[in-house]
Amino acid sequence: MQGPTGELFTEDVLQQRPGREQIGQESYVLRGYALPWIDRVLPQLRGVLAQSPFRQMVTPGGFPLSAALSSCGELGWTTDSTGYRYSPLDPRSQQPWPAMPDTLRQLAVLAAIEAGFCDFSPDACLINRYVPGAKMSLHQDKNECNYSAPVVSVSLGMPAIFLFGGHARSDKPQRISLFHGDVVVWGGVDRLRFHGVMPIKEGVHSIMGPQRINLTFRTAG
Ligand code: MD3
Ligand code: FE
Repeated sequence: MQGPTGELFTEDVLQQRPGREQIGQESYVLRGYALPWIDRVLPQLRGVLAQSPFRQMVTPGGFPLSAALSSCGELGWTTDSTGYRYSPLDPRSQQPWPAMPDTLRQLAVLAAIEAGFCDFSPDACLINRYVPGAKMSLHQDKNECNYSAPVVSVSLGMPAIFLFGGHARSDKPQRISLFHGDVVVWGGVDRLRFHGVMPIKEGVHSIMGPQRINLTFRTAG
């Protein structure tokens, strides 16, 4: 298409993708990307949580995580006094984690494509629940076998300030506000950057109530 001065601008518009914010060399926030999916996502999430409810987990150092956790998919992330790991069994029930519902998988795969990762095949979906005051300290995600796969996260409920650091713990993190329905994709050179979540503020979300739920899709095995 020709602009008023005759320039070709269609490709620029497509490249910039309204609602797609680049936050790192290979990382993007897709604002509101999950909103059209919410009515299908929430019932699936409810089904998963009926089978594997949120629970408080303890770090190997003996400290409880302030976010409560669950998982679905072939592998779930767990921590206890013996260490951090991915496991095919929910330690609470000693049964396999609930299957990853199709809609959740499709949402993650399509979001990854939007960010340029065209062969994402997640086998793990970690579900973090933050109530007001809960946070996640700066850390790296190093328990996965394949760092070439991206990580896709879906934010639901109360807003959060995401901390996006560098490759050293001491690098000053960027602060990125994440809202209900935002999806973030991290990959490539950004995959091992330090990151965390500031304490969630008091409040109530109109759909989710007084909590933030974050879904994190990964290829862990
Ligand atoms: C950035 N969860 O579960 S999104 C985690 O909002 C975790 O619940 C946060 O950090 C949350 O480990 C942040 C997920 C995330 C995962 C991996 C990343 C963000 C990342 C790897 C590199 C950079
Ligand atoms: Fe993390």
